Amino acid sequence: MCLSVRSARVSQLLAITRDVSPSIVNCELTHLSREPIDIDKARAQHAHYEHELGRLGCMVTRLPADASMPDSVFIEDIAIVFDEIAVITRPGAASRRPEIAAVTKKLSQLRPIVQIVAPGTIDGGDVLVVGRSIFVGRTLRTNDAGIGQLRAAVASYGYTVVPATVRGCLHLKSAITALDDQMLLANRRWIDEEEFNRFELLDVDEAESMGANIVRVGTAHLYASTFPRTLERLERRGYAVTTVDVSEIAKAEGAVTCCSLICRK
Ligand code: CIR
Repeated sequence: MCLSVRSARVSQLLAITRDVSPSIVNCELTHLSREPIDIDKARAQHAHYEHELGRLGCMVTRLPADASMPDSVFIEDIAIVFDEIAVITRPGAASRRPEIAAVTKKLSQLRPIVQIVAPGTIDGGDVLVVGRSIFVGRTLRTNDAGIGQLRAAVASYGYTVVPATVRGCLHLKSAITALDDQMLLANRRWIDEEEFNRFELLDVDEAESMGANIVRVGTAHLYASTFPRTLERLERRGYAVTTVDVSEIAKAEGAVTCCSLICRK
């Protein structure tokens, strides 16, 4: 299925999304307890998320998914898309590997493809790209072999790959994401702040530990509406943030960056 949500502006960005699987209730969970998920509500939230990406200037293409891939909506974990190439990951959870084929097929229409292979594992949620620096969380999902393969894939394009410490959460981007090339939104308890000392860190509110995940869409930002105190901090710093309710999707341990692959067309 291809949604063509276009903003009034000329669309420079492509956002690839993926269906909420009918089996999302069987998703992987690491730090959360299983709660019932209302699939219709999750799908409505996802459609609204796509709509807002469209309004912010993305052309949105949604890939189909079925019951064999409970976590399909979290497409970010399956690839890292650069201007030059797309790296297809080998997700750390074996249950997520059936997601690879369709994402590879789509991205091979857009970029040369490099594939992470065994014994390497990477989840895209562990990969934070800021300019030519790529921070990669060492987690249950991402290992040193995967990080080494990513480094080899991008070295000739001038990117530097830096392993990063993550504790207490699933992915690096649960703990820290970029607002722009100078400022990162962070939950310092889940990272080693020294590793990011050339950036300014904007802290999430103490009561909003999951609030460090924000999507950069060109110069705009898309953020979950469940973190009002951190939102206030963002607005005080001059960031114009669009919010979406992804509360149902969050029960599957995902956040806003996880639900799209955003790249230049
Ligand atoms: C998983 O555990 O793989 C999914 N239930 C959640 C993945 C969220 N993805 C992300 O943070 N990039």
